[in-house]
Amino acid sequence: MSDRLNNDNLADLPGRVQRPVYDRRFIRTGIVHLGVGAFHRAHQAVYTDDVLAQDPHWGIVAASLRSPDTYDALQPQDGLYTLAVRSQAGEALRIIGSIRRVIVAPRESEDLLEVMADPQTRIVTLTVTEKGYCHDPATGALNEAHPDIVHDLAYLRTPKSAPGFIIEALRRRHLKGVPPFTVLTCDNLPSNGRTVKRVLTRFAELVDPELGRFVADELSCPSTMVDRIVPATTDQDRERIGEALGVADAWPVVTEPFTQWVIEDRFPQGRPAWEKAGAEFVSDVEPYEHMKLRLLNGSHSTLAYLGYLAGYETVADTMADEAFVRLIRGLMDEEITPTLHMPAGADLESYKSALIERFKNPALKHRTWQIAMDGSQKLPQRLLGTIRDRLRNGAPIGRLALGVAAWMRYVTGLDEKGAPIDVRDPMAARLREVADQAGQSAENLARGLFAIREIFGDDLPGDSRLTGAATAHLARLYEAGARRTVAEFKVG
Ligand code: CS2
Repeated sequence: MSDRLNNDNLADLPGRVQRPVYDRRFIRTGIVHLGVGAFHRAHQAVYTDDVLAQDPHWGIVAASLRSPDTYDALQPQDGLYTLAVRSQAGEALRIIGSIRRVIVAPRESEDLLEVMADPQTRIVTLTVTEKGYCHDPATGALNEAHPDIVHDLAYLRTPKSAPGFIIEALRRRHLKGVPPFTVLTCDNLPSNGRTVKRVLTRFAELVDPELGRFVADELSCPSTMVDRIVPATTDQDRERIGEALGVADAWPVVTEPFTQWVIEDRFPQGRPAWEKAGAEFVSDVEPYEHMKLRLLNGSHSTLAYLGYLAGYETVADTMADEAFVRLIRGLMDEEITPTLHMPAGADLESYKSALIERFKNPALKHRTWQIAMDGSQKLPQRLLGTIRDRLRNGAPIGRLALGVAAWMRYVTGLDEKGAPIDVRDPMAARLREVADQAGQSAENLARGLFAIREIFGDDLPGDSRLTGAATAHLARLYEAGARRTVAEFKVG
């Protein structure tokens, strides 16, 4: 099998493979996406693919801000790729056609800026992960000392960061009298629209006060809640999918049947009718976002650190251990749910039961190591916000503190057998330094890590209800290991 999936062989694919029902030649660009990873391709690009048949104005130009990997895979395929939806019932294959072009930003920054500044571009969507916003995770403010921000402020025309590209494109639009595009962040940040607006406004002010006012007054950044579990694609996936298609796909994406997108409806330049593809438009996303970040991502991170330490490779492997299921269900029911304020009619019981089943999906090989990445950027919105709410009400935080302790144990960089852990985190060097200084002392390690204000803020390090509980859990993790700690876990 040497042929690659492309426009010419689309019609010859086996009948069971779903493919675009529109003619790709008539699609126009309306959206620029920054951060063309697997998540974008299994989520927003699919909703957009669904609406293109009725409205051809919303084709996507997608950019990688770092590596050329996705370009190398998709460009020879005319931007086409396979979406493989996997469950215990089997695998459904569908070819997605909404990405018209892939740009590698570091080598084609001018091309990317031109497309972004084009009046036809009406929405810029983003999935650049938590760290891509170059902000301080504890406060949500732009980190003005971030090397990429320092660079971008000095070289406006050749930016590196997502904020740098957006502001330079908006500066060009402003100069030409073109209204701003809508910025739609699809990352798991708290109040993600408000956070991105704060970061962008500050960046623009630093460039020029007039640009700062333009961004503050005219830029719309609706908040979104995005949800779909998309593990990294493996070579096995490539092989299996290539065989089923009869042509090679260099980078298919593999996901679960579940998908959800809740969006605030503030698009001054118009938008696709994504509701026809199942997106929900609401006036306030925050309750949904809290629900998802706290119940799904908070549990996910807890499972990732504890599961990795316990020697489990995937989330499904971890969830095959009943003690972990008990812990996570208790975490959700007793410690997270009381902090949520859902609109009438929201059914949290079904949501949580579905989550447990999604985590158990054995057809998805979602590695605990993958979710464990970038904990310094994830902890605040996944666990620490919930902990703050609980402490304010004097409520117990036993399981939440165990999640924090497991992160602390994980970032020491040595597993329970003394083997190295590949800790990926923008703060990895600093975390490692704290761990090296602490030796094997749970108390020193906890004290050193809690002192990192960018993660824990000014309040949590001084609250002995959290520091005491996390230190005790950490000592237990050192002594008994993660598997026993979870098996013998009792609410204290
Ligand atoms: C995961 C998320 O990698 C992670 O940190 O928790 O990517 C998670 O799979 C998605 O948010 C699900 O919507």
